[in-house]
Amino acid sequence: MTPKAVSTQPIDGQKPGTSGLRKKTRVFMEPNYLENYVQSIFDGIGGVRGKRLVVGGDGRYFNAEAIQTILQMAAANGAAHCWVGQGGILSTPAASHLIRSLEADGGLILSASHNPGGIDEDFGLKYNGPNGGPASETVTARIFARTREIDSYHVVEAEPVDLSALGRQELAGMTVEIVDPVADYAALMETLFDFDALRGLFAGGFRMRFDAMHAVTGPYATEILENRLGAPEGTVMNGTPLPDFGRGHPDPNPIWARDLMNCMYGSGAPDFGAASDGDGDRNMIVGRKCYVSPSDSLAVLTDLAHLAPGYADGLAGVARSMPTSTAVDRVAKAKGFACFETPTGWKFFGNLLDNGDVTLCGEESAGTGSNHVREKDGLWAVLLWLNILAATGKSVAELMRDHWQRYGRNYYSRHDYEAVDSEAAHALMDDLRGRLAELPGKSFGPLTVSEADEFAYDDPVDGSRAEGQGLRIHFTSGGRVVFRLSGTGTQGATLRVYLEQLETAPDVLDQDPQAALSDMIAAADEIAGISRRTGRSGPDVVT
Ligand code: G16
Repeated sequence: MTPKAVSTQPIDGQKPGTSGLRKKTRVFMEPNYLENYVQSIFDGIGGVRGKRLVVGGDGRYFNAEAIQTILQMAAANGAAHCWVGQGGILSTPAASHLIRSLEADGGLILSASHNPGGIDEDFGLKYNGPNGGPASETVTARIFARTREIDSYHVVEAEPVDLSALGRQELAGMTVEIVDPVADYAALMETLFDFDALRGLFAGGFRMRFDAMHAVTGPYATEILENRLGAPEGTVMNGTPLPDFGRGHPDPNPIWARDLMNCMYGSGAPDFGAASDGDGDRNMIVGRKCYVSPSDSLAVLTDLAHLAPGYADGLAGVARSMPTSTAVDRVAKAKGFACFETPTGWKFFGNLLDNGDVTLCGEESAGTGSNHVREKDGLWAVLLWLNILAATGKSVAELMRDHWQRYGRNYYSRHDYEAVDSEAAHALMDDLRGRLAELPGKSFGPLTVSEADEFAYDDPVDGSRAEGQGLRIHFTSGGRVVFRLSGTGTQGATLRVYLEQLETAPDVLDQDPQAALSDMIAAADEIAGISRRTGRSGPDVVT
């Protein structure tokens, strides 16, 4: 079991996206592909000699094999200790919590998040730093730079570690410790929420469905909702993690969580529905006949988080990604705390959380979280909603109606054009970028452009600047449309069009968002020439 250096060559395209490196599984399985990237992570963070790392993933196809490779490489690179979730399983928020609570030097999380899994689907790997959060832009750039110059990697040849046996094992001088993936995370949740009140809620007949989408959250949700809170067996649906997520698309939105939506909009619907994604960091909230958009969810949670014990002292501030609706901004303003606008990607919240500037963060892409970890956290959001429902005694629909009456409603929708020809998508963005200056004053149907720019972010904590973070067109109506290319896809390009219009008049708060936004949808197509350039007559996914 002596470490050996294996010669290799740089492999093109190992540039991490919004959240780590995501590729087709077969690409990750190509000779040296995973090894090159893992060695580049190790080199990019200044080596792992003597370091202690957390390793785990969402259980998708190739998860366990990749973990064995990572462990053999960590040992060969001199790491001292690796904590691995039993069976190779760790949800992204649970991994973030372990890194923090064990004071590890960082962690490797194997996931392509909400993307489908399987040999013909997607795989991914990301590195999280000692704060438990996704690597910063600077670290990511160093990792990418290494992938372009790598000439060897280090590995030990050894028998695979038994990932099923809790406790310590030895691998070429490195300790591998297999840990319960759920226990510490569940204990953390108990410190934040009023578990007695939640037990009372379920004991009183409150009915809920949690769709784990055959992904990593199943064991976490079963332990917390059914075992600890006493929700009836069967509350958690699709609770067994499968390598191909049951051939589903583990993305918690009304399109992919259709069974749950049908249940919540059908007769005899339960009181509350929720879902989480492949790696457990996203969430969807739906009441009886009442879908809550992620942006609205962030606003409501910000408004009412103080009802949960962990947030009883109020919030320091809140942050949202730029394309997320501004609903939360008005809550922050009313409550008198700061609201930060960051680029898309949880990594941009890390400094604000570490600095104590914000307590809650959220994104339109179904991510909400707080300073309890440094990732978004699906089950956490569900428990905070449950805590609010228990404390107020109101239904989801009532809470939404109250919220809109008080703050107005930001009609919001995201239109995704998936797997678009990459050149066409980039040409659309380049062309629009070139025309931004001439747009103000121009009218598109009843809408007139007031301002148009490209979002850039200056991190107030470390002074770093992130440019090219989305094209924004504001209208004199107060609405806006944002154009951005996704950084998480694995095929062609995905164009995201984010549409938003605030309404405050009490009689217009109950419309269908697509109808409320119809003028803006038409304007977006006219401004960017979406259908002309992509050849698509409409979006693939509307959320
Ligand atoms: C990742 C990031 C999120 C981001 C999302 C969408 O989520 O962690 O911060 O909002 O991607 O990114 P894009 O619009 O570039 O596809 P996840 O859940 O996929 O890890």
